[in-house]
Amino acid sequence: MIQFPEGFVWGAATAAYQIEGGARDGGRGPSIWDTFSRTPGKVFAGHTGDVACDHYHRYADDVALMAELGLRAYRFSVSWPRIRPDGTGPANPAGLDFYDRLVDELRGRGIEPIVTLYHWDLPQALEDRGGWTSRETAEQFASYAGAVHARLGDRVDIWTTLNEPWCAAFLGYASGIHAPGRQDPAAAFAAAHHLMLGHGLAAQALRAAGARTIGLTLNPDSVFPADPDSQADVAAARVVDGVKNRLFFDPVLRGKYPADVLEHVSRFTDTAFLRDGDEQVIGEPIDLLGVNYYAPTYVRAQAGAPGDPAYPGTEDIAFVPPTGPVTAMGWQIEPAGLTALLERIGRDYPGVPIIITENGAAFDDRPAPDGRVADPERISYLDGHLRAAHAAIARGVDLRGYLVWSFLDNFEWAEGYRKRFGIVYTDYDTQRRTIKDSGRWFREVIRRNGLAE
Ligand code: IFM
Repeated sequence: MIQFPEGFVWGAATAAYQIEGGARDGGRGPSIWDTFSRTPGKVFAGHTGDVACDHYHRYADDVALMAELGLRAYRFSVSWPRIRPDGTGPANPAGLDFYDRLVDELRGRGIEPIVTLYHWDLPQALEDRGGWTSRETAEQFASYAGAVHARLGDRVDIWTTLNEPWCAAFLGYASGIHAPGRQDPAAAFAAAHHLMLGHGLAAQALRAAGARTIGLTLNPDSVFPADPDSQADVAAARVVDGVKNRLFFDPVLRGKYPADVLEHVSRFTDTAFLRDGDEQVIGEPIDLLGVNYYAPTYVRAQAGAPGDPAYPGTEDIAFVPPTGPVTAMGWQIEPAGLTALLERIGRDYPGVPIIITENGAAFDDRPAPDGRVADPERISYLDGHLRAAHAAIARGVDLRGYLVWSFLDNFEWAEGYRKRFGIVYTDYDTQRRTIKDSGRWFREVIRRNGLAE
């Protein structure tokens, strides 16, 4: 047996806009994803999160399904526009009521709720005032965090402020493939800073209110030079590592932006958004670091390469296309990248326990005529990554848990519903759920707290 430590947290994750639906129920206001998904050409086939998995109405059955899967923890996000339909002002009681019921249902089934406060669904009203490029959004985020904690804090112990701020900043404001769809590198760097400031201010507010475990979820890249013996490739990897990883890790876990990254940022903006004392706020100690990992990144120095607009300043760097097996997203399957990433975090940013808040894979699942959903590729992906996580633990990394992405198939952002990540299959016509083979396999992993050798 490959045995995980006692008390290892096993669970699954989702996010509000991706599963809830009920877009106009309970006084919910519009978010940037409502606007973006209605903008022609932005989301596959014009899909929106209006109905999604209808979890807003089916949450009790969904929690029963989680219990059937043996999940010990469930990570979900709170929809800011449900709580504050206009982004600011008094909390909307009906919005809080929904999460109140959800948390009670989870607790009633012995499932630990892990709350994420921001998983990309910014109230549209705040975007209209500048969104994350504006300092006000960071301040409003902390205030909203306090309102959610005031209602759920007596039953929720684990709080994560943001999910993947890199995506919110750089896919949202630089490449524009996510909401709000802006394409302005200077705006993206301002957004990244205000997201991190929002994290720090929210962490302070949660701490002051008595929250027990406060964390942040990042999606760092395991960045490798295509040729480790090439100085130029190593330098290219360092640039990408700066924008994707150190821009976030360093202020949170070392209390300071790295000098080389600030210099890189200054190619695009005068960084007037960075004020005295901000780094101290962002560096507010956290209790848990959430890591989302899917695939490694390989880069090579290449004169004339256009770079990737989601990583501003990567001209003359080529992002090497995947080699070997890929998922339905076209993402390279390389579990060793997870071990390397976890070891790197443990080495460069010691002292903070880590939880894998997302790991999983999309495949083109189809139910057989008897209704069974066989997904051997997903089982193999999860098995490989769990072994990789275990290898990191064996090498001394303080890894406390693993949450699969995702509990059920859902709205995969710009890809709409065509990419399926769930260990539970969603039939979007009937809203019927079917546990996939991977779900049954995962239940066994949880039961044994490990994998067969
Ligand atoms: O679906 C997303 C999730 O919202 C954030 N992390 C990556 C997942 C797969 O793309």
